Amino acid sequence: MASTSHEQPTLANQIRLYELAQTIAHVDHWEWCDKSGRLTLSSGLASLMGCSEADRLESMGGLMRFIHPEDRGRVELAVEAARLSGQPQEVAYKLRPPVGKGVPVTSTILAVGGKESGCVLGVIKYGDQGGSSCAEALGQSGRDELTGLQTRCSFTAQLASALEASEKSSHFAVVLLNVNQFKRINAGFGPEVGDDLLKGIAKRLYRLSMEAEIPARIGGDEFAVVLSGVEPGALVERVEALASQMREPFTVGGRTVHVAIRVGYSLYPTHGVSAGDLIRKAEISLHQSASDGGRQASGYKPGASERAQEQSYLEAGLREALLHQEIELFYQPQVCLTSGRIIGAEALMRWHHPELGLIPPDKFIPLAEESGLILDLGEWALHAVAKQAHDWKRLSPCFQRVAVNVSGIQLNSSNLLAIVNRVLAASAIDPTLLELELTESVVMHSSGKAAETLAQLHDRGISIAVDDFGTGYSSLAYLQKLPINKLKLDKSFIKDIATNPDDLAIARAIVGLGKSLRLTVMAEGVETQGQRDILEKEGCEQAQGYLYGRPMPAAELTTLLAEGNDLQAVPDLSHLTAPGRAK
Ligand code: G
Ligand code: G
Ligand code: MN
Repeated sequence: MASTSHEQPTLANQIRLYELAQTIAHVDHWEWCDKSGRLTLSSGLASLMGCSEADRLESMGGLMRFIHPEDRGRVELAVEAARLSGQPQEVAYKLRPPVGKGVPVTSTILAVGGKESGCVLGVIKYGDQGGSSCAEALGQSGRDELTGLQTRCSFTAQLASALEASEKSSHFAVVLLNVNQFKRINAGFGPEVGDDLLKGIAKRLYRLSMEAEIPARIGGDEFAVVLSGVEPGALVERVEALASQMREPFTVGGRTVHVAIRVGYSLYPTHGVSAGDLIRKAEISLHQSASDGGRQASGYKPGASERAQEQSYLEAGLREALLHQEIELFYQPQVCLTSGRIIGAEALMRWHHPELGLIPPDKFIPLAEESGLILDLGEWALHAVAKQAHDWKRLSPCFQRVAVNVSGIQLNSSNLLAIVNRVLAASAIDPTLLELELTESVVMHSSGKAAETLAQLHDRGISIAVDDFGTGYSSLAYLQKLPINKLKLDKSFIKDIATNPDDLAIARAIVGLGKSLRLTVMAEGVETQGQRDILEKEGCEQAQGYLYGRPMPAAELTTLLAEGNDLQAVPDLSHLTAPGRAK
């Protein structure tokens, strides 16, 4: 590491360490649930402790195994206090990894999921008082498991040391590489192919650089390397050369694949002098290169596009959002078209951003997909939805299920089935109360393995709905073979159904298709009584849309269900009844 712990901290040194810590922003967590007897560790913490991410343990004592004996009493007290008061508790203690010395951490402990759940979350920050870096805390190697390259934190730390040790006249380029549309590759071909591609990229990057250039994998599909030189012009040429070599096709699973790799970079000392600043600026230039079509390596441009900055800002916040309970599920009622009864609800995420207010999912779900955070968000949503479904079923017997949107990344993540099983076990609900919505394109492009996962979920009794149906290109032969229960007719066909004969024809065809394949058809985006009447005439069974209710907080839907669950009378009686609660 750059400085020894005996050194007197100078202001410059402290600022540098502070920046380093911020860049690394390394936060881990554990979660303990009394009810399920399950201890979950974040992946970083699990690797530090040398155990799997989800260890099943009999008692709270299991958690204590990871904590230094001297500190156990204090942690136990903090857990109790968090539960009783509902207030987050700060506590400093030492983790006890199986090898090496204790790792000092400070931790915020909070009770989550209400009193009954008995769940507590410990958010961990490393080395606040000891000054150990995350690389040290995470083990000696600082190597990424999949590729053998340096990890993000060891990259940051080594870059900082390199800058500190460098001559006044040196120039460096911090180069970041990102696989365009990696999530599509992962979703389309499965995670094994994705992994192979990442390994191929790592190998090439390693071959093209020297160890001192710190080739690293700093994110799911993001790589970094530091080039050095004596003259900025020559350095930029080296970046260009590296970029063009990285864009040569790869061989993955015996096939030749062309992958678009975006390249962004920042220059030392032109764009910044600290590791954190240089990485951040290279990151911004990477986002800029995406909007240029990614054909050229792009250097950091001062006054970077607002959008790119906003995206990085949002993405950083999203990591914390779940821990700070900023994500909420809204629920939109779904009704039986003829009776107007609420028979279900679709869960839709909202993010209460501490500074920006309410952020809709189309702004943050794509970011969550790119960063892989969708897996955590998705799992959390499944747990919340299961609990909600249980409560609403008890409240209203004709209530059938709660639907939750599932991203292609989740479907292809190889553990969706395990997660759903865990959710079912923890909530003890009837699996038929749960519906998973996948968009048409995800379902149609699913790999054999993903289709198998769907079949297993379906066999468990979970309902599978195809979202935005009609917007993709479904193979009918394939559709017939898939384990699905429902087609959700996309709202684009409903909007002008009364005036556009093409839209009506498509709606009619899809309702017919549903009948012959014995699938329920639900119309989305129903806003007017006119649209509703046409859909009923066409034989569409179910509907969702502003006519019946906007996405609303769970408590509001609970009130609707408790009030008698009848959103709308049959059409020819509607003028006789008081205006519905439809809005
Ligand atoms: O609620 P509405 O505006 O804004 O939703 C926008 C999009 O975000 C929809 O396409 C919906 O499928 C998606 N979305 C909302 N909540 C979730 C969620 O929990 N998981 C996933 N994967 N997508 C969601
Ligand atoms: O893509 P998905 O079907 O998961 O997302 C549903 C989206 O449709 C959400 O953004 C939700 O807010 C929106 N939505 C729901 N009902 C209506 C409606 O009646 N009209 C319009 N325009 N949008 C709707
Ligand atoms: Mn949906």
